[in-house]
Amino acid sequence: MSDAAEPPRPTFAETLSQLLTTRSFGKPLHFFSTIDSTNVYAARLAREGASAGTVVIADEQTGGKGRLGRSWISPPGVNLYLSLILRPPVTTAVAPQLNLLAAVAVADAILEVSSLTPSIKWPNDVLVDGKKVCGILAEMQTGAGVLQSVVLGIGVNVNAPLSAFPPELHDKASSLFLVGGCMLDRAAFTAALLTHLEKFYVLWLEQGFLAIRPAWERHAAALIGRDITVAAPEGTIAGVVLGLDSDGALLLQERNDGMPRRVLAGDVTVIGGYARGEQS
Ligand code: BT5
Repeated sequence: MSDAAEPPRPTFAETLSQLLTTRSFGKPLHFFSTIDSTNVYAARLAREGASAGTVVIADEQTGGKGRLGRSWISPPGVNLYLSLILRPPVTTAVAPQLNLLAAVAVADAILEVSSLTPSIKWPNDVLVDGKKVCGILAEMQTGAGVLQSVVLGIGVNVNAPLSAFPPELHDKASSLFLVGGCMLDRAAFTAALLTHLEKFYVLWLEQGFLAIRPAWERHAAALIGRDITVAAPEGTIAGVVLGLDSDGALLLQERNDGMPRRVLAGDVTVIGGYARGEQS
């Protein structure tokens, strides 16, 4: 007997399209088996006039981008690499709040599809068990000084095995599969993520960042009260995390002088590790 009569299994993109109950996020959906970077492609679509809600997903990236010229390891067939085009009517100073909004949506999606407890590390990482499982890269397109669009890029290590990461990342990167011990359905995870993203985005447009802050602080509870250093553009800042300001800036009590301090950008290192005793 041949098994030629077996119907083909639906692809990731087909299953995702069936699962999506969002109003505009993921509509349309552009899916690639391999691409250099979903953010690069989405930025091109945005420049050509693609509507807000357009999503680009790839099964593999050959040039996945992190922040500040860093790269994002993007092995095929196991993870999520997604870029969402948005056109919020806000200034370029406000748009970076989308990084924080996306981190909350990723954390909620992880809670929905797994029994894991995600933690947000300001501004744009989601960790599980002290290791990074998600990175977020929001890139703005402007014209005549005005924000035209934002490409919100999200990479989530869903089912990656340890061998997918180079040895230098073994201490600080992980996947939902590696921590939880079971493979997750990537389409179901992606549908949950887009649903949470759309919900928080609408809330943000209607009520501003203050409406997102409680959920962010709940998911970042492990960071609040911790001793950290931030490699910020203006230099390294050390202090204790007090919380988030009303616009998404990180609030610290500075170690040197005990004064409150707002931090707008940078890379956080938690003294003693994020999950105590681990590297961050
Ligand atoms: C980020 O940058 O965390 C943003 C990553 C955004 C990736 C998405 S995937 C879809 C979309 N298309 C793109 O091309 N990019 C976006 P950053 O905070 O700079 O962190 C980068 C650092 O994280 C690297 O220098 C490594 O140390 C580490 N890293 C690289 N790949 C990783 C991975 N898969 N998992 C965990 N850590 C990783």
